[in-house]
Amino acid sequence: MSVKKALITGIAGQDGVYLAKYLIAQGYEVHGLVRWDSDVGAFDRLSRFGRLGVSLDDVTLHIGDVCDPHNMLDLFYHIRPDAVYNLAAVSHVAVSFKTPTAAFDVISKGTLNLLEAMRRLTPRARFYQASSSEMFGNAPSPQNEDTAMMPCSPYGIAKLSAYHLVRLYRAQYDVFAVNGILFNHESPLRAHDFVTQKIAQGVKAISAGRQDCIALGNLNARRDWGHARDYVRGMFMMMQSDVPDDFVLATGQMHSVRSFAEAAFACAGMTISWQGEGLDEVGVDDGGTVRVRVDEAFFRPQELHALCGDASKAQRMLGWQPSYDFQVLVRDMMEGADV
Ligand code: F7E
Repeated sequence: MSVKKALITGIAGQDGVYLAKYLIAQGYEVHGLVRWDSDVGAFDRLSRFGRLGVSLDDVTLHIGDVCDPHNMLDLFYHIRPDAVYNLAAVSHVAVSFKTPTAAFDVISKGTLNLLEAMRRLTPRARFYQASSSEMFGNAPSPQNEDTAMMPCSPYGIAKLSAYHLVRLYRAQYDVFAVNGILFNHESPLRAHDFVTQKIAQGVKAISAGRQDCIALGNLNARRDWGHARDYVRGMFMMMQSDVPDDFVLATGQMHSVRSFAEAAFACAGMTISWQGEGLDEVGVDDGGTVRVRVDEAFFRPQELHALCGDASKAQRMLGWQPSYDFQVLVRDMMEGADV
C-alpha cells in the first residue's frame, strides 16, 4: 500500500508543528507550505520543529503562498495529497484590524484557492479547515455548532467566509471537507504575542530578575483555553470520520486573563493581588511591587468578551476529549517541558 501524503499549510506555526509530528507518527509523508522569506531557512522561523523533536529531514517544505491560485494548482499537481490541513492564516486577531485585506486574502481567498485546486486535481483528498471560535463573536456562551455566528473582527469575518466556502464545496462538489471550530489552544510553542505566552514569558522573566512588570490589555476577557496537542489529535479524528461534518473542539472551562496571570505567577511561587480599577488596575506581589499593569494599547478595537465551547458533538461522534485541564496547561507553558 502506498504511503499517504498530507499537505499542511501554515506548517511552521504552533499547530502545524504539533500536527506534523502527529501525522509522521501515523505513517504519513508530510508536506508543508511555508511563505517565502529571504530568511526562510533561518533558525527562528523553523525552530518549533527542533523544539518538538521533529527533524526537518522528516518533512518536505514547499515555499509558496495560498494567495496564489497557480501556485496551489502546481502544489496539488506535484504532491497529489490525500489529506490537506489548511492552517495558514493571519492568526492574530488584533493584527487583523491593522491588515484586514491581508487577513481576507490569506484566510478567505487562500481557502478558496485550496478548495479549487483540490476539487480539480485531487477530488478524493480530504480537507481540514482551521475554523475558529472567533467566528462566534459575542454570541452567548456556551457556543456549539448550532450557535449563531456574529464575528467582531476582520479575522473572525474572514474565518466565517472560509467556513462557509468549506460547507459550500462539500454540498456542491461532494468533496470531503470538514470545519474544526477550535477554541483557543496554547502550548509552549505558542507565539509570544498571544496573551498566554506573553504572560508565561513575562512571569519567567520577572522571576529571573530580567523584567519588572507585564503590561496587558483587558484583564476581564474570558477564554476557553485548551492544549494544542489535544486539538491536533481532534483535527486528525475529524478527518477519519465516515461523513464530513463540522465540529467544535473546546474544554468547556472558561477563565479570565486575570486568572491566567494569577495561575502563572503561582507556578513561580508568587501571589498576586489586584488593586485599583480599569486602566489604573495593577497586580501587586507579596512585597508590594507592581507586577502587572494595564495598557490601553493592548485592548482590541472590538472586544470579544467571553468564549466557552460545548464540544459534546465531538465527544459523542468522534470520541474526542481534552486531556489537559487549565492548571496543567499553565504549568506546561511555564515549564516549557512538554515540547
Ligand atoms: O487574546 C486579551 C485579548 O491574542 C486572548 C488565536 O489563536 O484564539 C486566538 O485569538 C484575549 C483577548 O487570542 C492582552 O483582548 C489582554 O480577549 O491570546 P489572544 P485570541 O484573540 O482569543 C482564537 C480562537 C483564534 O482563532 C486566533 O487565531 O486576551 N488580552 N491583554 C490580550 N491579548 C493579547 N494578545 N495581548 C495582551 O496583552
